[in-house]
Amino acid sequence: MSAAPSNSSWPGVIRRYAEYLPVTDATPVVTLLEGNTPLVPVPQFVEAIGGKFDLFLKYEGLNPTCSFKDRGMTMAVSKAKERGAKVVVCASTGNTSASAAAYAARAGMRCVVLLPHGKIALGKMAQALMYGATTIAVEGNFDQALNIVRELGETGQVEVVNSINPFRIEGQKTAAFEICDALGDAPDFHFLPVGNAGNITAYWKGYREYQGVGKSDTLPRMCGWQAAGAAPLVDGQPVANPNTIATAIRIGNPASWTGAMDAVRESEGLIDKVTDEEILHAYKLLARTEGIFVEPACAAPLAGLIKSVERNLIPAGSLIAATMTGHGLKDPDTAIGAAGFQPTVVQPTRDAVLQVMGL
Ligand code: AN7
Repeated sequence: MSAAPSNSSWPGVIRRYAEYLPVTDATPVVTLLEGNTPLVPVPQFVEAIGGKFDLFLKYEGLNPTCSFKDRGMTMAVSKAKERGAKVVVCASTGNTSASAAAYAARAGMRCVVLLPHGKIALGKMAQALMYGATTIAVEGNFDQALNIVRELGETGQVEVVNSINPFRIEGQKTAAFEICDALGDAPDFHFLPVGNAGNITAYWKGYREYQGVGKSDTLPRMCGWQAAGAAPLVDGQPVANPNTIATAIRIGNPASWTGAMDAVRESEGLIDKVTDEEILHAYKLLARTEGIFVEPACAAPLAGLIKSVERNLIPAGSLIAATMTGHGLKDPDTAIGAAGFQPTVVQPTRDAVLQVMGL
């Protein structure tokens, strides 16, 4: 058998896509070799939902801190370092803080994260603490925490690394490049979860830029999905008290509101919402049909795909990409609660095990 393929030569998204990014030879690249994530075909999931199309999942949970945020954070922290910043700060529903904390550690910078108290998935909290970030639990929601961070940014003493930092969007657009590189062109549709709306903005920018330089011919229709209890873009107004089991996208007043609506309009896509019940169904179905475990927010576009099939919106033979933004292990509490069963406890004997097996 030949040697296992190695990706050890992958240099991270900045070095790989430097010509499309605002970096120079003087930029100190802070990288954990993020990017180059798999684009996994999921035909069994498609069959289970009665689809007649090809679906590929961009498995962003396999980034260094297990979410797509690392693409933007390598850029934001590298540029912060380039201009001599000493402290990075963000508000977060969990993944931005995990990523900021890791890249700040890598850069030798201080990191301060503001999290909505009690509404952070366990794995994300573990990451912020483990990477050594100053971790502040705000008795309020993400939107309130982000308002404080904006004010901190105005002092000029810290570098804000939320997606209001344009370098974040620049880094995140590289996922669209990777999808076009893998497929040979853009997909027909791109489905993704939408919270603060930075990622849908970044993908659309990436797809357009790649087409602009002739790396791809077509553009996808951008299809963004919010949770029903936190769907300001769908409802057309901010939500004061957003709520959803998908805590990653529990956001009531998205910073990239205009970017998201532009992406949807320009691409002739859509922005819509799914209930927590629909999210949990799609979350389990993906794990059980394909062996891919994502965090609940990722199931929003999958539930949206199920809705789109029911509504006959997807022409047969379409090529669809969907971003699975974060790993399932980020949120073990929701997984254990949603699984629908508990481990069976037995005496340490063969017979006891056979009995559970039904043999
Ligand atoms: C898994 O970490 O906003 O629409 O503070 O963690 O670009 O905000 C996370 C967002 C989707 C939504 N999926 O992306 C944060 C944060 C996962 C996420 C989103 C988030 P955007």
